[in-house]
Amino acid sequence: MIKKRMEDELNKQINAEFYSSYLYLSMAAYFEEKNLAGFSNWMNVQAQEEWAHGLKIFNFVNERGGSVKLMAIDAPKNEWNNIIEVFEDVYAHEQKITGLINSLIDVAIEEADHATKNFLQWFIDEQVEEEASVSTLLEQIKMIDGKGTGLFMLDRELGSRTFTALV
Ligand code: OFO
Repeated sequence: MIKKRMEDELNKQINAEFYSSYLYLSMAAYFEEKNLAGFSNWMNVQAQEEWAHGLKIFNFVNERGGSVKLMAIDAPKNEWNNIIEVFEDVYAHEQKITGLINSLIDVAIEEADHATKNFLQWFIDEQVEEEASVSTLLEQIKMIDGKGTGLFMLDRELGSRTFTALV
């Protein structure tokens, strides 16, 4: 049975993951409006992944005999000055999420909750991957100054990203 403190913190993380999904969906809408279907697709896949992260924690809390408490999801930002700014926001957001996961592990250690600590390791690895891929993308967008033929080519490339369900 999971302890109350750990359960509360995991419930907050479910909310943070669902908020991430909302934020990326908002970015997908921004790109859709700009006729950048590839970028919009990339953000849509990102949004689906975040929803799956939230569900992964949701299932874990249930499995441990805890109670899932869903909270209101904050409205995400919906306007950006340019594409570089969007990806700077994504990168900053992922770094924030990494910090939240690290804090969750600190709580798991304090509570001697080895099962939760073990479960969260998956998220630690996932964050390393997410930060690396977003930082590469941000650098590439800066290289092409967020416009022109480079942007057109990158949009085509990002259009091929697909969502893979978590196991
Ligand atoms: Fe859930 O990994 Fe991004 O935020």
